[in-house]
Amino acid sequence: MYSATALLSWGSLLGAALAACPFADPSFLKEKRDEPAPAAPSGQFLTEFEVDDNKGFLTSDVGGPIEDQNSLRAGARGSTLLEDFIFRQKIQHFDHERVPERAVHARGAGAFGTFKSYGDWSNITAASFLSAPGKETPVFVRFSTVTGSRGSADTARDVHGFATRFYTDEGNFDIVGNNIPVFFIQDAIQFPDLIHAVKPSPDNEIPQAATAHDSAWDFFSQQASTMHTLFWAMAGSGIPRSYRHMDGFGVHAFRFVRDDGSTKLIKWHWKTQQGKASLVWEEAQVLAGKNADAHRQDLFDAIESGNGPSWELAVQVVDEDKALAFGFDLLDPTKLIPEELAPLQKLGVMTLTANPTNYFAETEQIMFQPGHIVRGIDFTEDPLLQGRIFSYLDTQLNRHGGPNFEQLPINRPVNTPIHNNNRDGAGQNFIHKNKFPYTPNSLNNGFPAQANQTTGRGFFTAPGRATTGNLVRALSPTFDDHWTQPRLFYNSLTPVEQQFLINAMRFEASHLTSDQVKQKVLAQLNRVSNDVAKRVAVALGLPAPVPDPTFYHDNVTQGISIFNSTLPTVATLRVGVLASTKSADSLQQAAALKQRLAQDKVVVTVVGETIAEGVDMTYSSADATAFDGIVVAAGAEALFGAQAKASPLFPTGRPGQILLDGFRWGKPVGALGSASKALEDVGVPTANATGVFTGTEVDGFAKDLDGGLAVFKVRLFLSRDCFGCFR
Ligand code: HDE
Repeated sequence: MYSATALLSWGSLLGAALAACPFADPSFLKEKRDEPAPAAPSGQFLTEFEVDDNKGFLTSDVGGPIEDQNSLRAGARGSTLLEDFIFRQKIQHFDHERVPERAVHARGAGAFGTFKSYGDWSNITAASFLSAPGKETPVFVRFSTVTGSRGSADTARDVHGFATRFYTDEGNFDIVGNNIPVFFIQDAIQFPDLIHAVKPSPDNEIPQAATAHDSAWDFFSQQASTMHTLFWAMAGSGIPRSYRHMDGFGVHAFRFVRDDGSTKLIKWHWKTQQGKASLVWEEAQVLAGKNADAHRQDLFDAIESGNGPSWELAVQVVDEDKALAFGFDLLDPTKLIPEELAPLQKLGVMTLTANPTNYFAETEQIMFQPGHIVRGIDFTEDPLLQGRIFSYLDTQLNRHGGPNFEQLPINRPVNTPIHNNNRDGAGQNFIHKNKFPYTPNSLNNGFPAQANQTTGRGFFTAPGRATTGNLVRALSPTFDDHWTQPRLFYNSLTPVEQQFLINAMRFEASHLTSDQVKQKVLAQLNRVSNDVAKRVAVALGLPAPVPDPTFYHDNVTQGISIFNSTLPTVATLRVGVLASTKSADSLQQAAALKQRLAQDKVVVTVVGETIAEGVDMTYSSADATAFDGIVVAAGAEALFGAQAKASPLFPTGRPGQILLDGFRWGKPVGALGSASKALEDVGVPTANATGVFTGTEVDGFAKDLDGGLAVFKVRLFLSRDCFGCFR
C-alpha cells in the first residue's frame, strides 16, 4: 500500500541507506507512504523527482564515485577491457536512450499549468475538479502535429494535437483532443489505413510530414468521411500562427454524469484567449526551413517571459434524447454541433505557467489516454472513441516496454494514493507490502476495499447507459452524410480564407501523379462545392466538373472563421525593427520604439548589419518569418532598393527581402520618417494601403502598428497583392 508519491530521489534514498545499514533496518524504504504531497504551484509537484547536479562527484548508476573520461585499457596503447563496468554502463545506457516515438503525434511540445473552475458544476457533472468556484487543478498540456516524425518541422500543414492532463484530486483525467473539432474517419478500425496513407511512402520515406502525395489523397478521395476534417486542415487550422493561437476540441461526444447518475451528452472545447491566428502557407513553408522549432520556441518563450497562454474550457451540453435531433448523429466524430444549436457553456480557465524541466522525462514520457477519465465523466458509443480507449494503452505498453509507465513522475496522479492488486513488471517502482494481492481477500482485511458510487466516491459508469442490438459489422446509416458539414465550413469562411483553402487544395492536388486519384478528388470536392472543384480543376488543367448538387446549401455557422475577428491581445507578438549600425539615428529610434512597444508586451528585435550596442540580430540571420510585423527605422533606408550596396555581412538584398516578404505574407509593415523611401524602393505601396504604416513620431506610430498587429496578417490581404490573384 504505497502512495503515488512513494519515491524519494534515488540520491537521498541511497544516502540514507548507506548511513543506516539497510540490511539491518530497511526503514529508508518506508518513507512517504500515503502522505498526500503538499499543494504546489504548477509543475512543482514533480520537484521531489528532480536531480540537481550542481554539487557532488560523478557517480555510477549505483552510487560509487567514478571518473568516466577514459576507458580502462591494457596499457596506454592496449585494448579496452571487458572488465570496464564504467565504460559499459555509460555506453549501454546511451545505447538505450531512445524509446519508440509516438506512432502519430510524434512531434510536440508541452507545458505545465493550472486549471481554475469558474463554478460549482455539480448540476451537470460530479467531476471533482469542476465542483467549486476557484478550485484549482494542476495540468500538463502537450501540443503536436500528427503526421511528422519527432524531428519534423513544427509548421508542416497538419491537424494539431491538443492533449490536456488534469491531475485531479480524484485521479488523472485527460482530454486527448485536437485543434480541429472533427476527425477523418468514423470507425477506429480504419485508423491504421488513414495513417499508412498519410505517412511517407514505404519505399523511400518521402515526403516527411506532408499529405501532398498520391496515397494520402487516394485514401481521402475514396473515404468521403475525411472531407470535413480535410477542409479544416486546408484552411487556417492546418497552419496556426502558434500553439497559443489555436482552439482545442475533444472531438467526440462524451457524457457528463451527475451524482444521481443522470447524464447529458457533451462536447469539449478549449477557446484560446490569445485569439485565433494562422500563418500563410508560403511563410509556413519557409519557416519550416528557417526555424523547424518555431511553435516549440514560441510556447517556451511566452511562458519564460511570464506571458503563459490561457484557454477557457467550455462544453456544449445536449440532452440524451437529442442525439439525433440536429440532422446528424452526435456519435459521429466527423460532425460538429453548430454553436447556434448548442451554445458553449464556459466552465473554467487554464493557464500555462511553467516549462518542463526535462523534455524527455516529462513531454516525451507523458502518456495521455482517452481512457483516463474520472468520476462524473463517461464515454459514449462513438465507434472512433471506443477504439481509442484500447489503442492508447496498447501503444504505450509498446513505447515503455512494460506496464509500469503510469508510475513515472509525469504520469502519477498528484495527491491521490494508488492501491490495487496490479503487481510486478519491468521497472516496478513501488514496494508492495500486502502479501494478499487479490480480491476478495480476508487475510488483508479485505483491503484495498472496493469503492463504488455510494462508498468511497468510486468511479462509475453511468448507471443508465444501455446498449442492445444485433451484432453488425457496419456503421449506422445516421453516419452517411459526409458533405453537408464541409460545405457549412466552407460557407462560413471569409473570401480570403476560402482563397487560401483553394490555394492549399491546389498545392496538394498538383503534387498528385495519378490521374485517377485527381479525378476522384475532384468528384469528392464537387459533392461539397462546385466552386471548390472548379477552382482546383483549373489548376490541374482539367475540365470544370458539372455541379453535383445533392448536398449543396447556403447555411453558415459561427466559430469557424479565423480571420473575421481581431486578436484580443498583441502581447508577445514580435516586431522586427530594421536598423543600420551605420546610422546612430536609426538605432536610437529603434530603441525608442522597442521601449514604447514593450508597454504593450510586444517583443521587438532590432536588426543590424552586425551585433552591436542596441542590435539584437544580424541581417545574415533575420528574415520575415521571425516577425509578426516589420518596421524600418529612419536612417536605415540606404540598405534598401537599387541603391543598396552589396555587403559581405549578409546575402545581397536581405533587408529588402525581409520587408517585402513581410508585406506579401500580410504582416503589418511600416517605416519611420525618411525610411518610408525604403517602402517605395522595394515596391510596398504607401498610399491608402491597409496595414502599411508611416509616421515620424514613435508614440502615434506604435499605436497604429499595434492596431495592425491585432488585425493580424490575413485580413490585410484584402487590400494587398494577393487580392488580385483571387480565384
Ligand atoms: Fe490519437 N493516437 N488516435 N487521436 N492522438 C495517439 O497514442 C488513435 C484521434 C491524439 O500528446 C497515439 O500515446 C486511434 C482523435 C493526440 O501524447 C495512438 C485513433 C484525436 C495524441 C493514437 C485516433 C486524437 C494522439 C500515439 C482513431 C482527437 C497525442 C501515441 C480511433 C480527438 C497525445 C499515443 C500526446 C496519440 C491512436 C484518433 C488525438 C497510436 C487508434 C480522433 C492529441 O495510440
